[in-house]
Amino acid sequence: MRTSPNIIITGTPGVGKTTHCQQLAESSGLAHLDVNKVVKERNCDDGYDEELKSVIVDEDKLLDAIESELEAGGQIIDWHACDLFPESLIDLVVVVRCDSTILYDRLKSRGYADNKVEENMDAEIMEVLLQEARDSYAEEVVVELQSNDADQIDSNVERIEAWIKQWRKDHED
Ligand code: DAT
Repeated sequence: MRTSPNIIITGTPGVGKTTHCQQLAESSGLAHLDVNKVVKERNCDDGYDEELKSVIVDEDKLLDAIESELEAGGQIIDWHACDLFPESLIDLVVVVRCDSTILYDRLKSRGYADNKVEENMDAEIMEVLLQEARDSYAEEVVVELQSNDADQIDSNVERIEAWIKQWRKDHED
C-alpha cells in the first residue's frame, strides 16, 4: 500500500513540465522522476529518430526500470506521454498547457529544428496530450493546468500540494 501518491506531469515539450516537477519536488518532498534521465541512465532507449532528432524509447524497458519506484509511491513523473503507465499505480495526471505563441518562443529559444517546433505546436493546438490523458485515465484523475507565466507555476504547485495533503489524509490507515 502506497503512503504517497504517484503523479504524472505531462504535456507538450516546452509547456513547463520539468519546471513544475522541480518546484513541486522541492516543496512536497516527493521524488522527481525525470523520464528523459531514466532513459539515458538506465539504457531504455531503442535507437535515435534522425528526422525528429530525438531518442526512441523502449517503453517495456522503461516500465521495468521504474516499476519498483512506482510501487513504492511518491513519484512525480516528468514525461511527454502518459498512456504507458499502469492505471492502478497513477493517482493524478496533470496536463500542463501553454498558449501557442508563448510555446513557439520557448521551443525556438531551445534551438529546436523547424519541423520539431511545428510538430510540437500542432500537438499543443490539437490537445494531443490532454486527449491521451483522458483516453487513458478516469475523468477525476486528469487535471489541466495553464503555464504561461511564473505566477501560474506557483499557483499550480500550491494546488497540487493541497491535493497531495488531501490524498494522504484519505489514505491514512
Ligand atoms: P518541459 O519540461 O515541458 O519541456 P520546461 O519546464 O523545461 O518545459 O520549460 C521550458 C522553458 O520554459 C524553460 O526555459 C522554463 C520556461 N517556462 C516553463 N513554464 C513557464 C512559465 N509558466 N512561465 C515562464 N516560463 C516558463
